[in-house]
Amino acid sequence: MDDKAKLPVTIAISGAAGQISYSLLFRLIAGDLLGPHQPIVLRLLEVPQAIGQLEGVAMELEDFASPILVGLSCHSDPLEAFKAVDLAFLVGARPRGPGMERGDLLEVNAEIFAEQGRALNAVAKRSVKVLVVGNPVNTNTLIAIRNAPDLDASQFSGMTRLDHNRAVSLLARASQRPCTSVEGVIIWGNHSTSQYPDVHHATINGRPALECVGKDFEASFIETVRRRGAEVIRVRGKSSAASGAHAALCQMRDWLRGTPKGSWTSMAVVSDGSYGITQGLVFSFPVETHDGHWRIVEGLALDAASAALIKASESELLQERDLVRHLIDLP
Ligand code: NAX
Repeated sequence: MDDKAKLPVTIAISGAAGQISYSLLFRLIAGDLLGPHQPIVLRLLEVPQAIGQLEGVAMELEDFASPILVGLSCHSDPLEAFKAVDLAFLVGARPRGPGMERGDLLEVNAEIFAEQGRALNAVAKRSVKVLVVGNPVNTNTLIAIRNAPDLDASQFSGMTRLDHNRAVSLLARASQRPCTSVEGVIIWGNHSTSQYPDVHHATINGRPALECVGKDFEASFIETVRRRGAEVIRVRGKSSAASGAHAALCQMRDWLRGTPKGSWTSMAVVSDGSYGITQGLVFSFPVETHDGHWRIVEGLALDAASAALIKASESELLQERDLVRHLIDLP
């Protein structure tokens, strides 16, 4: 097909005036997701208080003179922002404020993602793909799914790709090999410190990763990946932004284009009961993608220690689910 004849892809981004979006948006208009010849329309969503700042971001997007950006609008109403969108990045979320308990954080974000789930259900394209980035990401994804009953749960995923990328990079650095030589890493569970970064199926240049980096590496590997986000905040003074935006692009790109044959990535998706994880919970699994669909990789052997770590993350997610039950138990 002639490039000029391509129909634009409409992409909504919530939290568009925030720091992750400040990287993500400019990567999108550079063609880093869909290529340099695919026209895109951006719909930017923010809370009313941030609309002024968002308009400044929109001015900068215009000033790129991107050849692929063919439409741009700013919104504070999700029903407008999500109208007929093909793709949605739900980045916007409320951060933990002073004196806020974990339950309060879950509650306030649950309401945001319930409203956005309902809006996607009402107005997005029936084929929309929704990537949830905002924390607490697994439970926010679950809430969005449960509030979008006319869309399929497989149209949603939560981002654990940043954890996955961190794990890949750590193994590459430990073995002094390029990141491209690392395969088979898995992030299981919640995007929190209960996640289980699993090195047991990983290979480096085709060799078992633990043979390359030594068995003693495992404990520090798990803790480093789990605590990397907090460590970035400690050192940089702000949370991960460009690496988060890059991970969002990686996850959406793999979802759309497929993972290479024989390899997988990690995505938080709705559980079908695989590996004994409660059905319906949004859990990070190893997934293969093909033709715009994901599939949980089945049949990987788990030793007792791995199974216990996976169960511990599941229990945390079950507790999170209980705290927001009133927003997901639809009639
Ligand atoms: P910022 O605080 O810089 O930006 C968030 C933006 O969201 C703000 O501009 C805010 O006004 C907006 N917002 C809040 N409520 C909204 C609503 N109801 N509708 C639309 N917009 C709304 O945060 P940033 O650093 O960009 O991070 C965004 C989210 O990503 C946070 O929840 C953060 O914790 C989460 N992260 C998730 C990661 C993951 O791996 N899943 C990693 C990176 C990041 O920490």
